Amino acid sequence: MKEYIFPKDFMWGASTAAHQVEGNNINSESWVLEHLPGTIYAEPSGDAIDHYHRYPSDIALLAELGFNSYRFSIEWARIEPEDGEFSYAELEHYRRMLAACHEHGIKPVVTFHHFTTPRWLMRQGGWLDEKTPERFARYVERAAKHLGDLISVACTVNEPNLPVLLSKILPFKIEETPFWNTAAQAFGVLPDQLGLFQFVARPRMREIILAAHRRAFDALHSGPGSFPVGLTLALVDIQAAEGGESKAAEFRRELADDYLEQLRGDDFVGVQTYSRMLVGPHGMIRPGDDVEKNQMGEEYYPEAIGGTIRHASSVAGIPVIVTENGFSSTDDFRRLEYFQYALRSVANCLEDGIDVRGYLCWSAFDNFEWISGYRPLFGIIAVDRETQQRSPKPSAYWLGNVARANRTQFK
Ligand code: GCO
Repeated sequence: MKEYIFPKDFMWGASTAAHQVEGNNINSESWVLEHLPGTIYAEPSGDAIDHYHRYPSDIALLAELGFNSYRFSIEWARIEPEDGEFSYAELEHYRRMLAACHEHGIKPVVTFHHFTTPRWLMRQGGWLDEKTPERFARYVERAAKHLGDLISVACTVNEPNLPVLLSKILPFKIEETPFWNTAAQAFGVLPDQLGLFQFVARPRMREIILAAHRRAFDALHSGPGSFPVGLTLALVDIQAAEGGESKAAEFRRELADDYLEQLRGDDFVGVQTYSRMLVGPHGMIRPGDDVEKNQMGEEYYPEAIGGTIRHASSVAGIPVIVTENGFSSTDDFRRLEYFQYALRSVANCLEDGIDVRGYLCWSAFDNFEWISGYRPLFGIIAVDRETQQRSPKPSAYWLGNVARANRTQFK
């Protein structure tokens, strides 16, 4: 047995995203997509886990479990429900949420955009429209003015590289499905102008989102408050199988380096990892039937986080915060084991001198997993969606105890 003590002030927590937990996010584009005829969403988000109303006890529970940080997102579609129309009441809502964190000794890690976009913006082309960085900066500036003094860490946008990752994984192109045309019609735009953040893998969108990030970065640094600012990336540990070296290098460039190289000079990068990707000469090699997988079909491979931390840190040259890491499963003991091995990989990175500032798992609660609906269970806390009752799982107690002790033991 070896004991590892984490650095002083290491951030320990769990993450959520507004649309996945709040419920009734009716001014967002996702709400529209979930209700379209022929939708690709397994089910609508509905009340979600009603975190919008239950945040006081949810935050208290996270603190009680032992965590010192909580990552959540504020919802642009609530704060600016129509172009240029800001809701003071919703800003106050998020101010109360931030205050609740501080009352419980929790550092709020605030994401300004976690996939969902106001529906009014989609009618103007969403993340493919060149004016969107300006609109995003206006929203961020307004929100920061109201909330900045209570923010501990800010993430501008979440996973702008996800569509590129999906394009390698999915056996079909979302932009070529009938759903895509229905969605474009719903927002009154042509199919190639449907700028959906989660689904469009085009360099133009990457440039627009990174420009939005830059503008938001500057807005957040002009105060009020003084906190580190960065963005988060969906990173898989890309490993070359036999003969796959050049394809793996190509994937690393497209999925990671085209983004990481743009982040030099940021305060940190948020690393979000679930598994590895084996790449052969013709692309991704899917894990075989004999391989243990999570509910999303990805290999059980907790060491992936070490690989992505090392890669992100070497390319971007800035501190890393693990802003998401976890295992979707009905078997919580397997999740607990996943965290044990993942933390050993994080500790190895720290021992090698890599600047890792925190570990926030995905997710605090079982929640709405986008097109997959409520079936995949990522939470360390279970939620009964009839009664909305919360029940921490063994993994929540285990991770909370590690957090409280700021140390853990490995074999
Ligand atoms: C993402 C998101 C989360 C997901 C999680 C599990 O990173 O894709 O941040 O919204 O729920 O990754 O798939």
